[in-house]
Amino acid sequence: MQDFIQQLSGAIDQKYLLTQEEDKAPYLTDWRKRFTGKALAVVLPSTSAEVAGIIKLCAQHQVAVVPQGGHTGFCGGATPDNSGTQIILNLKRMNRIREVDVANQTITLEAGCILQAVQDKAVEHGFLFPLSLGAEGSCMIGGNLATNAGGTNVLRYGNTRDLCLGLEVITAKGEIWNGIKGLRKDNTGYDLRDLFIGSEGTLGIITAAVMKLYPLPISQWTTLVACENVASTITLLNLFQKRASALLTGFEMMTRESLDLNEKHFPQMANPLKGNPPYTVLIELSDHESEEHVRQLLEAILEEAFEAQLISDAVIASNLSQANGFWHMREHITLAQAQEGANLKHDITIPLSSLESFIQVTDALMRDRFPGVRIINFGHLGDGNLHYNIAPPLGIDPKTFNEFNEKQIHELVYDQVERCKGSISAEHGVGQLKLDGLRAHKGKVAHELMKTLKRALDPQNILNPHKVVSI
Ligand code: FAD
Ligand code: 2HG
Ligand code: ZN
Repeated sequence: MQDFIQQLSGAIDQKYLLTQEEDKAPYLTDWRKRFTGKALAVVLPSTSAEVAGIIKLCAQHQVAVVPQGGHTGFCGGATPDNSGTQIILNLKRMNRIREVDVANQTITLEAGCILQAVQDKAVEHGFLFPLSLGAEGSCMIGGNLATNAGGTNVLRYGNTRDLCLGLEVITAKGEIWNGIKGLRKDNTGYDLRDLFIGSEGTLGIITAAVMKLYPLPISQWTTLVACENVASTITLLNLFQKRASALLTGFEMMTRESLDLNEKHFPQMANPLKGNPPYTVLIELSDHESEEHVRQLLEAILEEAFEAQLISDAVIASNLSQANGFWHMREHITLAQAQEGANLKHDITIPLSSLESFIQVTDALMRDRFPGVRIINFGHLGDGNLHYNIAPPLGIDPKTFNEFNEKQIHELVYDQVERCKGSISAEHGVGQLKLDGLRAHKGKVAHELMKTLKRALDPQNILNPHKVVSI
């Protein structure tokens, strides 16, 4: 190992090779404080050539490398194991915007760009970069690509995969694959780009990307509405899809229990809807025509929804600050859960036609088998994506509760996901958290194919080993 470190110091400026415990510490624990590991070293390269040089050395010495962006992922993908033999390759210094191509409506950028900086750069040029999520102030585009992140605009613009046209990737041999092309059509054989997106650093290191930009909407209107049951929320979604079509850019659901918890920790974020109804839905419409056009459309749809008794109350944001307040309330549920203590996350997708059955059956089983647990259910309803999180009964230490019940609770939820033909990971990925879940629920043939790909692209198993699949 000393030999390896010695050679590494020839591949990168000494200042950016961290080997002292106090220097490595900030890179060892994830945002949730759910995973902590040890690392032989942390390296902070600033060019693709440097990353390639580091990976070549790792291949030569068979040293495992854990790629890392903002370390905001929920599945422990960017946290090393406890052996102290892996290195962390953090891409934060690779944060240059290489080009904004106005005619092609694309932005070419490096993996360490913070998501919010990319959104701001797009606005500077009169464009929208639609990827939007609660961690946007600290997550990085490389991490977004590696996890195929979703967020709140997927309904209209798709997930990170749908926003990406080209990639630059360092392979397990330390070669640079230059796939930096801004093409909307390219059928030259296997789609290598799509192989790396969502692979969570297990097949290659993403160093740069070409991403799509969209025209900025002229006007956005945001509303909160009250629904009595799941069935109404889905019929309401279908109504909005039919009447507003591509103007519908957000459709988020929050249960009463989620917003009660929010209010407990952030009293200023209480639900403005009277009595905090069983289901609160946040709806956003975005328009390229005029403010008047979208407002009238929103009011007309809400009227229809009232008449059909799909909703019992509605508040339309009267200005940008109130609209932002609605979104903050939605995004603070994760923070309220973090303040409350450890919880068990289930980031799942269910076909909308089975969502009601999923919630009814899973809620009943959960309350029956784990009396007193708090079901914090919210999410991107427009995508069929629930964050079906479980907090321990009040007064019970979360660590102790999770130690004894985690496995059974995950299994209960994942069995229902399978019954409903859903997925056990909608947008957060697999990492180390869902390694067993994936093995059990991906399907034997699919899981074997994934292992075959991993062996082919990383035969020495040095790229983020034991994340996503174990070979
Ligand atoms: P990291 O956590 O550093 O890494 C994630 C994975 O990608 C790891 O496996 C890592 O090894 C790999 N990786 C990182 N960079 C590279 C690279 N350059 N090349 C190859 N592999 C790499 N996620 C959503 O999808 N939707 C949400 O709405 C959402 N909301 C969130 C809200 C909060 C408050 C928080 C804390 C997180 C949220 N997340 C959400 C999860 C997280 O922000 C995303 O998964 C994000 O995409 C991770 O980016 P990151 O830069 O932090 O990646
Ligand atoms: C969100 O949609 C994030 O807010 C976080 O994906 C979900 O806290 C969670 O489980
Ligand atoms: Zn989410």
